[in-house]
Amino acid sequence: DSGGDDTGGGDGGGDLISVGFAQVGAESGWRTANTTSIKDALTKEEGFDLKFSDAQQKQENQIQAIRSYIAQGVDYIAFSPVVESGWDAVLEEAKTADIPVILTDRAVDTEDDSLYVTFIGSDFVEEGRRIGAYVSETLATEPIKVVELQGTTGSAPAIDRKTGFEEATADNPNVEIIASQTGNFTRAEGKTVMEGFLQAYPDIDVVYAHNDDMGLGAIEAIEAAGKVPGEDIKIVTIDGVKDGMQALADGKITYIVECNPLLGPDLAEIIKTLDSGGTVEKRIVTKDEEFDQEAAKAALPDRQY
Ligand code: GYE
Repeated sequence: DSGGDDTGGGDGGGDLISVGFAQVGAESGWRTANTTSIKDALTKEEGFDLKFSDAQQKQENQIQAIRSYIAQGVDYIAFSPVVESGWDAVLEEAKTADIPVILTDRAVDTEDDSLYVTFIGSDFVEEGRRIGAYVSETLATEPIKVVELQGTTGSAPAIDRKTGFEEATADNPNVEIIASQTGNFTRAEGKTVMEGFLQAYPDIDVVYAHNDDMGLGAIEAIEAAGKVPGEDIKIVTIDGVKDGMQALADGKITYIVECNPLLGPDLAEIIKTLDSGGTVEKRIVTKDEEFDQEAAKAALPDRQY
């Protein structure tokens, strides 16, 4: 059911697997890389008819997109839920329509795990723990004041990265989190929130940003305030997109825990497995690395995103 413009594959449009993908938005470099990875993997040549929507970080838009995929009778629905809660009703509708749902990147909070087939993505609590461990062991040999730029309120990565960081720093009395506010995973809001922090707290030592983009926004705010990022105030982030890795190589960011956005090939494989009657694990955790300045310099030339 691919419509009239089937140009590739030689299989004939009727054999394509139709997939509705409801993306969060285009809030960050991570998200852009994730979207590209999905579009590059779920091509006609590979046997897919991909319908893609961008929810502009609004849950109601995502629900609407999923409902329209159900109405179109797609073969599979995949989505990255903007927030964790509030999905049961629409996922019930997909289940009633016999359309398997695959969660990519972010989790939903539901009692009923029969509402999705599998969840593929990083372990965000672990990412927060790894950043927390670095801060605790390397930056907090003396008392430090930390401000936290949180991701989108209610989203799995914001909740989990906060939890993991707090867990890993809990037993070090030198680590004091003095303020924590959402910057919605964007550079612009990261900058604005950091401007407020700088005005309210003259003695910030470390910024923990839940993603690179907010950390990059914080760099702008810190520089505008006449301070030197990486020296006066250290910044640690999660993601490892090119701009973040460049700032790390330049010494403006101090440490990055990676979150791999290249989920497209795995998603394609999962769908093909399911489509040929196979089964997949309920939870597929992707691997993440971590980088200091030297590691970032070494990795940058071959970085794909
Ligand atoms: O870290 C952030 C993006 O859900 C893991 O969303 C993803 C996060 C990523 O906006 O940059």
